[in-house]
Amino acid sequence: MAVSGIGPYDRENIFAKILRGDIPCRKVAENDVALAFHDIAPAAPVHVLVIPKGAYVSLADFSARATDTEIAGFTRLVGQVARDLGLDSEGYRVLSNMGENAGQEVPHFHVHLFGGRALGPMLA
Ligand code: IU
Repeated sequence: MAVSGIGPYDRENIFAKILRGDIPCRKVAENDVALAFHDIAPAAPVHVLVIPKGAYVSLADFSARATDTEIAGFTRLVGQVARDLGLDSEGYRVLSNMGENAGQEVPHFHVHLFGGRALGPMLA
């Protein structure tokens, strides 16, 4: 699915290369449908990215085309990572940039999981 400012799925995007094993990542966890790894430029003490293993450009694309099994497994991995990293008691933030207005940089759907400190108010 084409997204404003992004275009159709690009199999050479950096997260596609991570999924293929062409580029390493600091893996946190994975299941059949999703992979979680540490962001290379953390914006909080905990900053993990969770990505589907399937080829989806954005949340809009994922929500429209992914199977219920993929959506369920993806969501479960986000919650599992937060639990496993001990974030449940203090709380955390999950965010996904979608398209041009949000400044999405990597054209493979991902959510950011931030935690480990008080995160302040949302800026947008
Ligand atoms: P965005 O929502 O598309 O703007 O977020 C992309 C994130 O991917 C951003 O936080 C980068 O630091 C992160 N990232 C990464 O973890 N590893 C990489 O090789 C690249 C970007 I390029």
